[in-house]
Amino acid sequence: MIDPRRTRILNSCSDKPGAVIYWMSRDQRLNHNWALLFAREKATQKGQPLVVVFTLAPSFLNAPFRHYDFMLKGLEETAKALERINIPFMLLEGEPDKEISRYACQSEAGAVVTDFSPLNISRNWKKKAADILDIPLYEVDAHNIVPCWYVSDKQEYAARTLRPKLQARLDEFLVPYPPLLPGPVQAPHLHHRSPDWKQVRERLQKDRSVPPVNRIVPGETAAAESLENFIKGRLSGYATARNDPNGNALSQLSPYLHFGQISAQHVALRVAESHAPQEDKAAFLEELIIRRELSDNFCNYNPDYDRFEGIPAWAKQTLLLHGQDKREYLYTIDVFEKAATHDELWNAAQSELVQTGKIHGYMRMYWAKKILEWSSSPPEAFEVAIYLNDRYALDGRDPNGYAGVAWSIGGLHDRPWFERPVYGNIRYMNASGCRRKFDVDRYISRFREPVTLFPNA
Ligand code: FAD
Ligand code: FO1
Repeated sequence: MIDPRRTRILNSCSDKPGAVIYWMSRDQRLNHNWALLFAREKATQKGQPLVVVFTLAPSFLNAPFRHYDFMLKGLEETAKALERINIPFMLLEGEPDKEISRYACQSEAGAVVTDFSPLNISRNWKKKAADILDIPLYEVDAHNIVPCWYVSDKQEYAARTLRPKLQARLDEFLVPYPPLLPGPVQAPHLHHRSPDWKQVRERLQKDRSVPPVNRIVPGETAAAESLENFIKGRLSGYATARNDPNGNALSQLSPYLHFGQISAQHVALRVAESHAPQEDKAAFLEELIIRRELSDNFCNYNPDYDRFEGIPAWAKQTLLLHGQDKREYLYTIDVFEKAATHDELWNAAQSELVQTGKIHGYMRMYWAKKILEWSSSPPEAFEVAIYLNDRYALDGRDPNGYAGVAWSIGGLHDRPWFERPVYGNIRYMNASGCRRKFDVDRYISRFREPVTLFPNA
């Protein structure tokens, strides 16, 4: 039985006979997926077939080809794994709310189950679908260990206010998953046709000037391998090594977590049962559970999560008070994008982002804070940081990113520090601080080659 606190219904329709559809979006995986398990359970109860549907939107927050390539390869692997256990997978192309409603009607479905995302675009799709459907639209939080709407009913002030609420619930929710049983009854009338993945990829009119990154293999199998490699080789020592951008101490799991190709709950269970030192496990779980679920809390309760307006009042006030302070350097978005500032360290971080689709967690803070320092206004800095992060970071367009930018530029989940020009009371970072922490010259040399903004590939 799936914990009923993980599910909620988004309209007031009651179940009807007919197939159960799992409208997969955020949690793009077969394994360890509460939304899929709930849909399977409902299909069994109703003695009806189960079908998984993914609606490929014409665009998603301007994601370029890099992200669709990663996502589609992962989806293809999951689709084939589902079909191997008699659960058909359909890919519908077009406006998600329209396509899912049309398919539900065509296949005479009796219920639709979807997974949870706090992002406005996903909520808008579901709101429209909930209004059109005359069958229930259930939502299951398959992404957070403790369901986002359950752990807190408001925007939390900081990690320290959410942490006790999460920790109080972990023993109830951080539990092993039941097995996913093969598909129930078959139903030929589901108009099922497996996607022609090659055609889907060719049809994709995406901005190909941001090509795929080849440092990471997409899909559930590679994600699981990546987790085991991290646990075996890098979890020990994580607590101290994680702030060295030249090291390889991080799990590298964020793109898999963003696309839902691996379950954070499964990662947490595997890490908790490992034999790594307690302090390393605690440091990692603090990031994976507390910081990550704090980001979902922020986006869920603050619709302005991706805008300057969404930052705390004290931060807005101090930044605007210093809005006219002289900027020692002033850069526009294309100078930032080309990593052509005066600062080699910042340029190296931007080069790492463009070339590898990721900036090391420690450098990400410096990268964003310098955009604040060298932009003509804090709102503009916010837009530049979000644009560059979402365009190049493989784990971008994620609540963690919006919270990360709001933390760096807007003091979200942080506190006021001593006042200084431009930053006001926002926490300051500088290159000499980085030099004290790690080998800055080595980091710069690793990403020195100028950023070639890929000629239209
Ligand atoms: P690990 O250290 O191995 O952490 C494992 C997981 O814990 C991460 O995958 C992530 O899910 C979670 N986590 C770790 N650090 C944080 C954090 N600070 N906040 C929330 N969750 C965290 N993360 C993204 O997933 N997507 C983004 O677009 C993104 N943009 C960021 C922008 C800025 C300006 C900042 C300061 C941080 C951003 N982060 C983002 C958070 C963090 O930097 C990344 O999650 C982390 O570096 C991903 O690498 P990893 O999985 O190897 O990290
Ligand atoms: N979710 C969908 O349901 N359909 C899409 O076409 C889609 C495209 C997409 C592209 C880039 C990206 O980073 C995410 C994308 N997602 C899509 C959504 C994603 O899997 C999550 O649902 C959101 O990021 C919410 O967290």
